[in-house]
Amino acid sequence: MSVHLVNPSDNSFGTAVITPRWLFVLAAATPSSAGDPILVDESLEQVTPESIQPGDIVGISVHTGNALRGYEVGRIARERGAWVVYGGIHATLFSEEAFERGQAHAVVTGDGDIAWGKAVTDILAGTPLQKIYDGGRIGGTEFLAARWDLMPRDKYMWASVQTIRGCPKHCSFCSVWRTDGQQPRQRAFQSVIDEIVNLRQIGFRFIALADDNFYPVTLTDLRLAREQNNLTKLEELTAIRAERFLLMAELAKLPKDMVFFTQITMEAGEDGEYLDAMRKANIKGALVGVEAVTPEGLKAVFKDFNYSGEALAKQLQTFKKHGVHVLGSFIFGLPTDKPATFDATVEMALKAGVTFAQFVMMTPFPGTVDFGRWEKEQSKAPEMVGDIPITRYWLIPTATRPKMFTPHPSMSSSEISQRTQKVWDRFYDWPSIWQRSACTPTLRARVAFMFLSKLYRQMYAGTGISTDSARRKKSKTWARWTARQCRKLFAAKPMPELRSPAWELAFSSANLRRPAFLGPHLGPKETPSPFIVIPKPD
Ligand code: B12
Ligand code: SF4
Repeated sequence: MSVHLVNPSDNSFGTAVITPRWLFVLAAATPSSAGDPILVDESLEQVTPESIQPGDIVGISVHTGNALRGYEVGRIARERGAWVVYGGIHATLFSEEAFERGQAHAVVTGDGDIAWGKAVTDILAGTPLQKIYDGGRIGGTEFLAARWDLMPRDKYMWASVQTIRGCPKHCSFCSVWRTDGQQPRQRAFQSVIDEIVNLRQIGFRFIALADDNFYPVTLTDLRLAREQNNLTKLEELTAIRAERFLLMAELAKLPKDMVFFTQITMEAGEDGEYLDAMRKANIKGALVGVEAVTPEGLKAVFKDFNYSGEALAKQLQTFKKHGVHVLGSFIFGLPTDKPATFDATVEMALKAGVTFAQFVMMTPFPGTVDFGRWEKEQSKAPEMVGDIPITRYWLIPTATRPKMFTPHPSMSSSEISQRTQKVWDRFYDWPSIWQRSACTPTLRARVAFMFLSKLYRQMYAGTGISTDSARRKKSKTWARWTARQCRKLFAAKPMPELRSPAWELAFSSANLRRPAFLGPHLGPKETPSPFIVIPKPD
């Protein structure tokens, strides 16, 4: 009997940019009695049905974008006599669908760190005892470290490590605050550092901090709690903020060649101390949800805490001044958008000096306020594509799936799509990339930057927003080749000698779940400085 974990994808590039973290976390959550799981990331290569045997357990993760392929994998596995278990954000929101469309035996909702182990144990004993294993929202100290020892090392450019889950904001297009909650759940910084040390040992120096919002407590939050004399709140917020600084202080002690990237709200631009700590921690870049460049646009997405106009450009430039590069994320297709919005947005992105940018089409993701509103609206006169209501768009085969779902008051979806495409082309034309690449320290880094910029643009063109299949095919071939070249640029020499600091006893307690494969901590005698590198005898 084997356990398989499958990350479904319709697009396989042979190389991927960022590791799908859930795969390696669930590997750690797999009971040892089941042996090491077989990990299949279909963004590299598709699953081989013959590898699945009767009685095997197949765990499949689905988010909305890959649900259709995920259900196909489930049906293949069930046909081959395997036990099929789904999890992930989409299975959490639409667990019934996994049974109806994906032939599930069971679904794990919420966090899988503990619940997956229960499901596997039950199946090993004969059969799943529950249809739904509700993993809920576990505490930060329960988050498992990933099994990086099971990762194919030559396939990914960046590894991903999560330091916090949940976000206190409530943007209308985002499901995170609803599924992961508005209460930030921080992982113990020691556990994060241990995992990063392990990754650097095996040759990863680029790491995405797969967090929803790396800046969970703003200066405004602290000021308000103080003004309201809410001491309990103030204490709680201060503790969260202090832990962030502790994490960054430890990250700063790691080898200097490490590069981190995270996701953060624009509010961090108000907090020079925080941005400086990020720079010192080698957090060289952050995805910032700019979304819209006008006040009306921001209001439409419940993101009034963002800036617009000149103040927006200034706020984003502040990040750069403090040494943190910005990947600006912009949404097109908001009801407030006009034809002029597209040019205004790309001009703003160029003016604000963002190092990378992504321009995504408005998509009502399940679990969001926008989705709820749209579903209610649609219930009056349901629109169908074939026999599928448009509000279940992820079930529509890719070839016939509309590019946009919510009608825009003044522009057609193809107009929005074409204008968006032009914005991508303008932001990622060679002269603009060349200009932006001046931020890199060496020629090698400059080359890497240029390749990565083009790759980023091509991967998007090949999957999400491109309009014709010829362009998609060409784009995929190009992306496959470029991805291989890029990976080499990101690879680092392994540092097997690197060690974590000797943490205090409290951290060594079982509930912090230091995984066995990381090996024991070195005692204080063996680690006179936080990070020692024992030179290898030649
Ligand atoms: C980091 C991240 C990214 C990164 C890295 C992606 C990658 N390769 O992993 C980048 C920036 C590339 C990215 C891109 C996108 N992302 Co993203 N991303 C995230 C983020 C912030 C964290 C994901 C993560 O690694 N978490 C850590 C792991 C350990 O947690 P987890 O995945 O939730 O898994 C746990 C449980 O869900 C469960 N579980 C998961 N799978 C399974 C499977 C089984 C069998 C079981 C039992 C349990 C289980 O157990 C795990 C451990 O507790 C999430 C937000 C979030 N909080 O989930 C958004 C999120 C997943 N992304 C989202 C979106 C929309 C996207 C994009 C479509 C954005 C865009 N417009 O382009 C793209 C799509 C990329 C793609 N093709 O997959 C949405 C998905 C919404 C939805 N309903 O599907 C989320 C939820 C954010 C949001 N704003 O709502 N993303
Ligand atoms: S978009 Fe970002 S800031 Fe808004 S709720 Fe989601 S994670 Fe939080």
